[in-house]
Amino acid sequence: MASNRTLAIIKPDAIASGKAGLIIAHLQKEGFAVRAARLVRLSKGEAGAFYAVHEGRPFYPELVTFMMSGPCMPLALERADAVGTLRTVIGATDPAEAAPGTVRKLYAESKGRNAIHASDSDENATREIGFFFTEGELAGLWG
Ligand code: IDP
Ligand code: MG
Repeated sequence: MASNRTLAIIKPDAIASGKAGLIIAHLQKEGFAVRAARLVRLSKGEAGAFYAVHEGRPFYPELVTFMMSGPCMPLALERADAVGTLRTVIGATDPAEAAPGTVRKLYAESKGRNAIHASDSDENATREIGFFFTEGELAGLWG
């Protein structure tokens, strides 16, 4: 059965342009509950480690520099089929190719500065939620 949790990050471009509130409202309208949230400024080491799976790709240095360029907002989200649903709701990586009404079509600037991250598997959702939030925090906030 698909897990009910995933991680989103509202990326520095969308925080800087004041879109965080609109994006959170969009996610809530799609049935996601925000279980934990934080405003963070990633170090180079943290941004590099979070995206380690992309190390060696041509866009990796630009991605790390962008993700540490300003505050971003990780969100631990919950709903049925969380990972698959969130990928659909955010749209394609490049906003030019994203479906109408998706977060990236509405709010992203470019393929690199694309407003939001979403986990791509249940396994990565667990790892990525754990990157920002402890299980104790997640439980304690709602317990
Ligand atoms: P995803 O965020 O849709 O899962 P990935 O392929 O996992 O896309 O890439 C991670 C992030 O790296 C993207 O969201 C985007 O910010 C950046 N990125 C990916 N491909 C490119 C590219 O070709 N040019 C610039 N940035 C890219
Ligand atoms: Mg990805």
